[in-house]
Amino acid sequence: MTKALEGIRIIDFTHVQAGPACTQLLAWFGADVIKVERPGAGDVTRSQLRDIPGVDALYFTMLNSNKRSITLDTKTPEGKQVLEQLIRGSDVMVENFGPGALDRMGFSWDRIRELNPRMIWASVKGFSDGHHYEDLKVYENVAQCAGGAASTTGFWDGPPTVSAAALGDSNTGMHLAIGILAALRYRDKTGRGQKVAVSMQDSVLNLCRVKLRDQQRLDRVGYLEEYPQYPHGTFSDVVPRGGNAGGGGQPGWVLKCKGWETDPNAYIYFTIQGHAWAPICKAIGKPEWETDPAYMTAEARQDKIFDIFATIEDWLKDKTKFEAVDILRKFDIPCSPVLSMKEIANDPSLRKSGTVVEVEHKARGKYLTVGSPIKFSEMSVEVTGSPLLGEHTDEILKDIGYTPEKIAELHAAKAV
Ligand code: CAO
Repeated sequence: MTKALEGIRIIDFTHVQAGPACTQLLAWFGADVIKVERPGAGDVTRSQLRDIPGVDALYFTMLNSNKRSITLDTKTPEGKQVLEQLIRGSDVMVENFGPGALDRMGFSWDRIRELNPRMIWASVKGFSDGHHYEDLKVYENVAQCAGGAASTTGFWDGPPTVSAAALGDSNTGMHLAIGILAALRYRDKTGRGQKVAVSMQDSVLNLCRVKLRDQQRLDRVGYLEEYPQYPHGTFSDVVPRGGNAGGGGQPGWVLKCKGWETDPNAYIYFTIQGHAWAPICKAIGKPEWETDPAYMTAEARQDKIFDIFATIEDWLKDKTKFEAVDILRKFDIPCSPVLSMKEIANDPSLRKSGTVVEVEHKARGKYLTVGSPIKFSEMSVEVTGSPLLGEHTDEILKDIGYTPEKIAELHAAKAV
């Protein structure tokens, strides 16, 4: 089956998570992604948080499937020549090194486009070019703090909190992938490459836009009616942390189910969507609330929202989270069990859809990884295991025109 990005060669000069997540997505869609790694060590995630001694860590394997790996010391003259040759023959180069690292290596954007005017150079940094923090190195949680996620996540009586979701890393990689696809389309039309830059701060903020919305509402009216602080608590002049309240304006909360005392995930998320009020009243055995003026409207409910949640928890106390959702789904009530990673790993629907897949790795054997969350009607995504360090070095060198003698010289010079 034809893949959308077949014939596109990508130099994957990335490490850790933000860059690799982007190039992995493009590899899933058929691009030939060549991961360039330092000889000996490779991407730091190969050895981070290892669960099997001497074997690439899951951190690496889950972000680098469907790629080829070449080792290359790009600080040696021979290594630089190989990189130049790769640049001449590739469509996209992705990097997420610290600020200025590629310039120091001799591969500025000017140099890259001199080598290949059709090249799309895609770059992740913590902060955007020209930002007053542009010189900072950035990891996930730093970006969540800089992008507005941490100040608005957690409970009002606790500190700013970061999310377990990789809003700074993988999310930035997804933004970069979108930028690369747009630049490829632009190149199809004009023949010209370009630089695509995405910052982690900007990508986090792009997902926190409802909080920027709330800041402006707060500035104007002094309160936010869908937050738990309303109407009994107080508001300052900044968007507060709202616990588990729904960001979109629908009151919702994480509610205890049967077994919560011993199971940390025996909860459901329950949303009190305006149009679902009548079915909610029926489902939880409170039909009288449907026509009671004290409960009929969202405004009327807001000052007793936690009493309502307590009533629903009382209804939930003899039901597991799965039993509860099975009842509530019949009433069209938006809700979900709070799923643990163990439950997700074994979820038959996620396996069937290819969202969670088991793949083979040469040294590790089988491992679980995420598959494409994007499904196509005309294209299938087949996830393969990640490459060993330098597994394809000679093969790639041959692809770009190196003879066996030249390849042997590169090995002797320790450039690959
Ligand atoms: N051959 C020779 N040298 C290589 C090489 C290769 N194949 N690949 C990388 N290097 C060198 C780089 O040239 C650079 O050297 P100099 O600092 O001497 O110029 C160095 O390795 C990499 O530096 P770095 O700053 O990227 O690495 P770090 O571990 O100090 O910082 C990180 C890591 C992630 C904080 C930083 O890369 C960064 O801020 N990246 C941008 C933001 C980002 O993507 N962060 C998300 C990471 S996922 O949490």
